[in-house]
Formats: sequence, structure tokens, C-alpha cells
Amino acid sequence: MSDIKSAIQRLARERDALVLAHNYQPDAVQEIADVVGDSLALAVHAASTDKKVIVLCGVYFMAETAAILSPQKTVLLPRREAGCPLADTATPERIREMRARYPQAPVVLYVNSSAAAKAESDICCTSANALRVVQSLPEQEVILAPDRNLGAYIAARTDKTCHLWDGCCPIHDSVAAEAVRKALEQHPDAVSLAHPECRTDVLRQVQHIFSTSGMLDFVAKSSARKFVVVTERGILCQLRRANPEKEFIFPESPLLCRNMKLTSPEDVLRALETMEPVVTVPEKVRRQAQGALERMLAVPRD
Ligand code: CIZ
Repeated sequence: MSDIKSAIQRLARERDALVLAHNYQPDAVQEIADVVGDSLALAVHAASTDKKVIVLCGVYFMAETAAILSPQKTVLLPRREAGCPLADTATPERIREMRARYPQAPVVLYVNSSAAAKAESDICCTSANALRVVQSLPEQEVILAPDRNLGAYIAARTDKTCHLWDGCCPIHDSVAAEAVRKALEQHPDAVSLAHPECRTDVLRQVQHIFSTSGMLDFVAKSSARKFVVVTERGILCQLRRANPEKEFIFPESPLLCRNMKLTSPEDVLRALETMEPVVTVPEKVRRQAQGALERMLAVPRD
């Protein structure tokens, strides 16, 4: 085991801390983490662990989600400046404006959003459960925010009227349909998977559309040997770890999130040493945001 990994583990034991890393984190961070997963799995782990400290290796909204669900725990985000341009588009003011325009439609908010935005929403969703969340609502009209591509993906699969927001993940949105077409042409024997944050012209070309957790489940169960994968490249670490005999091809596209790649194992060690930066959410906002998250968690799974 590397020196830094053993130093992190020793200090984590002393601090009574659990280190969580998102599927898009650098490989070196995924390797030192106790748990690796998508934002929802990480928040659920944070809430269910009896550890007192959570080190969230990801971006700001993920640490906020952990703080919303685990108010009694200390949540550390090793790089406080790790943000999310998609989350930044969904301001509470803009959500109130959307609601005023469509007062009959509940706001279904992607978890890739700030605590303040979650506090303005009716229910949250992830890319793994968005369709299920929308179908669970009694209303015939919904506001889907803030990712227009995930929104369009859901709108095409429900008979409800969907009012879409005009935000996007710049990483997934920048994947060109032509790059995906080329990858599929060069690897006709591969099974193709894309994330629903990609544009419709990309999604139309692939066989399966999944969140990161959905991709990992699917590949583990599939008898196929080769996959074209269209999502942030950090997923490769978990795909290879669980499926060393399988081959993964990415289209020619950067597919690298700068914010996700900010954190290093050294940052994790420093966060445990200094017990900073701590992420907190004001109590009133926290309680309202918790309501939206808990309504999502109460939606029955398939
Ligand atoms: O919800 C997440 O964790 C993100 C950002 C992507 C995914 O599909 O897991």
C-alpha cells in the first residue's frame, strides 16, 4: 500500500472518518477511498454510516447533499472550489420564476444542484431514477431542471407535459454525435452506453442510456467483451477494476471534468489533518432541501 494511502487510513481512523469518492474522481483518489459511487450512493452512505466525519471527494453540491442528509456529521470537501457549472445555472430565483410560469407543475430537480435550489423544489431526482420519480407524481405536468438533455430524455419517455430548463453539463453536452458515430463504426462489435446528460443526437445512436451506477451494473452483468462508453472518463477506473477482462472505448472527445479532477490524495490527507474545509447548509434551507431529497428516496424502486 502507498505511504499516502496508509497515512490517510491512519488519520481517518483517528478522526472517525469515512472517505467517499465519486465515480468521476481521479484514479488515485478512487484508490484511497473507502467507498466509490454516484452522488446518491455517496449521500446515502454518508447518512447511514456511524462515522462522525465524512470526507467527500467530489464537487460542492455532493458535499452539500451529504450535509443535508447528515446534519450531525462533519462534512469535509478537500477542494472547496470544486464546483459544477450545471448546478450554478439553477438559482433559487430562476426556479421561482419557472414555478410562477407553470404553477400547476411540481419542480423535479436533478441532484446536481445547490442546497438552496433543492430547498425550492418539490422532489429531487438523479440520472438513475429520474423517469421513476416523474412517473410517481400525480400531476400531468412537471418542471424538469436544470439539465435540458436529461429533461429531453425523460420527456421522450413519459406522456406528461415536461417544461425543460436550459442548463447542461458542459462535458456531456460537448460530445459530438460525429465522434460517437466514428467510435461505433470503428468498433461494430462493441455494446454502446451513454449518459443521459448527452445530447439527443448522441443518445439516439447508442444501445443503452444509463447513469454511472447503471453503467457499472450493466457492464458487470453483460456477457459482452467490448463497450463504447460515453460519459466522463473517471468511470474507467471502476469499470476496469470490476471487469479486468473487458475492453472500454471512449469517443474522441475530452470527456474530462476539470472540477472533478481537482482533488488529489494529498488534498484528502490535508483535509483530515486540518479538518477543513467544512461544508454546512443553513438549517432552514437544509430542512426544506431534505424534504425534496427524502421524497425522492421514498419513491419505490423497480
Ligand atoms: O449523480 C451523479 O453522481 C452524477 C453526476 C452522474 C451519475 O450518473 O452518476
